[in-house]
Amino acid sequence: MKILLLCHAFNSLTQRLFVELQAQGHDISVEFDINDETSLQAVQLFQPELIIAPYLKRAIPESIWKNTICLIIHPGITGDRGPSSLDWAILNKVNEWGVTVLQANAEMDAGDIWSTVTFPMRNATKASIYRNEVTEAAMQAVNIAIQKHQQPGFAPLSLKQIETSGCWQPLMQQTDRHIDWKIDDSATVIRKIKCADGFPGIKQEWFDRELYLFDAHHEPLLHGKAGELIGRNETAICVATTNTAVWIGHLKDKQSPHPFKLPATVVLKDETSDLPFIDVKQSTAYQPVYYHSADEVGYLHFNFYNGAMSTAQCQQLREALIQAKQQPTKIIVLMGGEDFWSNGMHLNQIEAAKSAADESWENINAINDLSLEIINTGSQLVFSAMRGNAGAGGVFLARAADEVWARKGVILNPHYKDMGNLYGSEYWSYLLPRFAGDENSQRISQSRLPMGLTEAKALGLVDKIIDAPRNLFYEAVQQHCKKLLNKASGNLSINQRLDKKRQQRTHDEAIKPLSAYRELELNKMKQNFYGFDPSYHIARYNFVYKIAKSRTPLTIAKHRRISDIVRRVS
Ligand code: COA
Ligand code: THG
Repeated sequence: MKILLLCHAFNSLTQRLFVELQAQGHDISVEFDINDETSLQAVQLFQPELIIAPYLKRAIPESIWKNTICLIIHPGITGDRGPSSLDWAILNKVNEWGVTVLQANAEMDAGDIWSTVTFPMRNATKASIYRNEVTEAAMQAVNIAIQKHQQPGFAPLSLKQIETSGCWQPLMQQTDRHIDWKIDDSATVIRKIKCADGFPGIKQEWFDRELYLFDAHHEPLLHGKAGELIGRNETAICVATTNTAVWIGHLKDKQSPHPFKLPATVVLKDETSDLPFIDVKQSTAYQPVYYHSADEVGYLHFNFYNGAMSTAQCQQLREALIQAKQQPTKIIVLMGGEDFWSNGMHLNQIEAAKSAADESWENINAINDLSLEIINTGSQLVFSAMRGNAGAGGVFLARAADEVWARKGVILNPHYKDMGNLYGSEYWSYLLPRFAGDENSQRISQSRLPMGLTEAKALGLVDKIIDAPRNLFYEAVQQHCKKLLNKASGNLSINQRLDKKRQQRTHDEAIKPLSAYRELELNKMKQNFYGFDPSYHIARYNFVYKIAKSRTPLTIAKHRRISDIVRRVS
C-alpha cells in the first residue's frame, strides 16, 4: 500500500513506522508538516492510499482529509483528546493508558476510531513512555488499522457510539504542574517533573533565574529543609523535599547564552560551587554509571540522559570498564541506558563550551579511548546489549564489542550524515570492515536512513535480536549469557573464544595498528571541527537549538525525488 507519513518531525516513533511498514512491503514516503500548501503538494505528488500522522501538532486541512483517509496516532485511550495526553496520564497517576488511531476530521481528535491498544503505565518520564510503550502500542494499532483498511466494507465507529472514560483534556499549563516544595513529597515532585520531561520541563525560580527542571531521581538517604539545595555531584544537584530529597540532573535557562538543556551543575556553576559534594556511589537510587556482577558476568549500565556522552562521562565510563575488566568474570555486558544505548558525543555540552571545536575534539578523543578500551579487552568477551535505540557514534561504539545484541523494535541510525557529514571516529574504519565486510561497510556509511534490526543484522551491525519486552530485557540477556557459559549454544567454549579473540586482535594489530585507524579518522575529524567547511558547526547548532527543517529531506520524501516523479508519470 502507498502510505504517506505526515509528521511534525522524523522522531523515533515516525522512524519506527517508516522502517517497519517498509519492511512489510508498503510504499512509504514522508512529508514534514511545514504548511498546508506543501502538505497538499506532497499528497498530489505521491497520491497515497492512506495518510498516517504519527506526530503532528497542527490541524490537517480539509482539502487533504476530505479526499484521502488520514489516520492520526493519538497517545491516549479512546475518547481522550488534546495536545497533553501523556502529561495528564502521568500527573493523574492512571494505571493504564493507550494509543488510539483515529480518523482526522474538522474537530481535533474527535474523528472515527480505527483501533486502540492499551498498556500498563510505568513510573517513567513522558519521553520514555513515548519512546517505549507508546511506540510499541502505536505500531500494533497501525497494523490493525491497515488490516481494517484492506477489509472491504469496513467502517470505523464514531466516538459517539463508543462508551469511554476518555475526554478532551486541555494543553497542560505550568500552573497545573507547579511544584509546591512546602507541600509536595519526593514522589509528587518527581511525578510533576516526569510529566514534563523531555518537554517543556517544570518552571522553577531559583537564584532569581527562571529555570526549567528535567531528569529527576529520588534520593532516599538525604534530608533537609524542603525546597533547599543540599548538595551536588559532578552533574546533578540535590534538593530537599518534605520527606527526603531529589536529584535534578538537567536544567534549561531560556534567558542564558546557552538556552538549552545542560547538566544542572553547568547551568548553576557559580551558585552551587559551595554546596557539599555528595558521592553518588553512596546512593542506591541514582547512579548513571553502575556495575554489578552475577554468575561470572559483569553488567555495566550507563544511563546518560538522552544517550548523550560528554567528555567526562566517557572518561568515567572508561574507568568503570577498566575496573570491570579486573573482576573475575568471563563476560562483560555493556547495557547502555534505559531509553538509549548511546547517541554519541554530547552535542549540547559542545555547543555550550568556550570553543566548540576544542570540546568536540576532547569529546571524540574520550569516546575513542573508551572504544579502544572495549576493543582491547582480552580477559572477557564483551557484548553490547541494546535495550533502546542508538545513533551516530553510539552505534559504532557498540560495534567495538565482540557481539551486539539488540531488543526487537530497536532503531539504529548508524551514520553521521545528519551532523554536517562528520567523518566519524570510534574506530569505525576498523570495526565496520571487520564485522560487516567491505561492501556492507560502504552501504552503512553511505546511508543516512534509520535502520531496523533485520537489516542491521543482515549487514553485520547487529548479531542477535532479542525478542523480549522492555521489562524482561535484562533477564533475557542474563539467560543468553548463561547459555554461553554453559556452552549450550555455539561450538566453542568461552575460553576457546577468548583465545581466538586475542589471536585475532594480535593478527589485526600486526597488519594495521589501531593507532593508524585512529589517526586517519581523527585527521578527517580535525577538518570537520577546525577546517574551512562549517557544516558540522551549523548542523550541531540547528540540532541543539531545535531549528525546524524548512523542507523534508529527499531521502525520506521519495515523492519529491525526480526519478520517482518520472517513474510515476510514465
Ligand atoms: N547530544 C545531545 N543531545 C542529544 C543527542 C546528542 N548526541 N542525541 C539526542 N539528543 C537529544 C535530542 O536533542 C532530544 O532532546 P530533547 O530531550 O530536548 O527532546 C532527545 O535527545 C531525543 O532525541 P529525539 O531525536 O528528539 O528523540 P525522540 O523522537 O525519541 O523523542 C519526543 C522526542 C517526541 C518524545 C519529545 O519531543 C516530546 O516530548 N514530544 C511530545 C510528545 C507528545 O506527546 N506528542 C503527541 C502530540 S499529538
Ligand atoms: N484532525 C485534523 N488534524 C489533526 C488532528 C485531527 N492534526 C493533528 C491532531 N489531530 C493531533 N492532536 C492535537 C490535538 C489538539 C491540539 C494539537 C494537536 C491543540 N493544539 C493547540 C492549538 O492548536 O492551539 C496548541 C498546543 C501546543 O501548543 O502544543 O490543541 O483530529 N484535521
